[in-house]
Amino acid sequence: MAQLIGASESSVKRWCDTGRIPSKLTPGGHRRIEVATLLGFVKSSKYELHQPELLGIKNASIDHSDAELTQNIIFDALTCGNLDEAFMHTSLAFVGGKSLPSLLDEVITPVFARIGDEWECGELHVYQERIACRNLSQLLLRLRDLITINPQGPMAIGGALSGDPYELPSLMVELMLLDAGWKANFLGANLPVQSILSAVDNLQPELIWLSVSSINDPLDAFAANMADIWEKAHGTPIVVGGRALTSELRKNIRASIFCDNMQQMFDCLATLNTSARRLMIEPKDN
Ligand code: B12
Repeated sequence: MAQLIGASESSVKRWCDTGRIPSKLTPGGHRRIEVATLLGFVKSSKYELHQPELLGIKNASIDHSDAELTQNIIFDALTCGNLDEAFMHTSLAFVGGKSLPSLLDEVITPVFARIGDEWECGELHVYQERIACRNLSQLLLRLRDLITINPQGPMAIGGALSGDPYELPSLMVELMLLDAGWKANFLGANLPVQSILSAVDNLQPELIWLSVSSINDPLDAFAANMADIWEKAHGTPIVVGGRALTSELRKNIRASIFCDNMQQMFDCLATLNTSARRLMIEPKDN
């Protein structure tokens, strides 16, 4: 770690011993630091990764601000089932300064658009798409180790309605909200509307999101479900996004905000009149 970030070995040992860097002592008495812990430390400190090649992954030194190059590497890693490599490159882009919304919208989402296109043309097997999806879910969970979670944050809940099996967009929303200080809870995809209504009653969220990637019901039935959620929310903001949200549908459903991507939702968060908004505008040390 000392070589990676250009600090002295004694400083790294001291940070371990004082708990600034979580570590475990091995039976041989060495301090063991998880890679995600190391990357999280770099993200939240003034340190930079000086020798990323020491992380032991292929192409560690590429320019991660180059979205296309990073996409190609993550595409190969995800479709081959190489979760560690996909995680490292995503983390290097994040630690290197890419914001989470832009990482999700401009790097990860285009990787999945390419997976869909190559599947459609028969260039990619269905099993490769399945492996990539499973690995991305795990990767998004692992990225939580790089962000600071606020256990007191205001509650946000969300998911996708019955007939919509798409989980990845909501996993992204959940991660982005956690990073923005919310206690976000992805309830699941394919959720009966009744279940969402119960979650609103039980969890009393300050924000609700719905991802709409696929609609099985007739549009008026879908709109009726959305109206039920709107009524139950009783003024709690509802953010809706997703590929199935045509302009025609937007005219017919009730929601507070429609978003096309993670960046738009992130930008909206600051305008919400909730305790999270106060969190975002108050100085950090208050
Ligand atoms: C993975 C995948 C699946 C998986 C999903 C697994 C899972 N656990 O999530 C499964 C296997 C279920 C699946 C099934 C099918 N799929 Co599919 N699938 C995909 C794929 C490759 C990726 C989807 C994805 O998650 N992308 C990542 C997300 C994050 O990207 P996104 O949806 O664009 O989301 C962005 C925005 O829309 C927005 N957003 C989305 N939701 C929300 C919510 C909020 C609140 C906000 C703020 C923003 C937001 O932000 C995101 C980031 O910018 C796409 C290809 C593609 N272009 O994406 C095909 C794709 C969508 N599938 C397709 C097809 C054809 C199917 C099937 C019909 C295949 C079949 N014959 O069975 C079924 C239909 C299932 C159904 N009931 O609808 C086609 C759709 C074609 C069309 N014109 O409708 C696509 C485009 C592939 C292709 N090129 O042909 N699929």
